[in-house]
Amino acid sequence: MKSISLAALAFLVLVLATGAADAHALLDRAEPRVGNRVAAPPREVTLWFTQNIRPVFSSITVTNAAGERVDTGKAQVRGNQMSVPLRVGGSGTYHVNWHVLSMDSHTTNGNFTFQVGQ
Ligand SMILES: [Cu+2]
Repeated sequence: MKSISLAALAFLVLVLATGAADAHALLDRAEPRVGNRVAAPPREVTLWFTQNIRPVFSSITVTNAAGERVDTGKAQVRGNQMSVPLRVGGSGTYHVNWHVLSMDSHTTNGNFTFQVGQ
């Protein structure tokens, strides 16, 4: 009996863990695209997530090749989409860091880069 209940418990834990992982807001795509090169400095960065996110605790920071913040700090959230306007920041590698709070109250974060210029 004990081994059966342990197996049932293990199965339940697996199901719960898998369900929770599915429910997190993960980065679906971005513009400029992750790892991509664009000719001119973009005027904004937009991220799309795998579920809707909450505006209050969600943010994006963007730094240019010199490590300077080029985002305005005023991210806009609509549904599963978050975007932030950028100041012109020259060419080179840009770093994007994002933090979001999804509707299921889980926080996730991540980062990626894109290239500007030749
Ligand atoms: Cu979640």
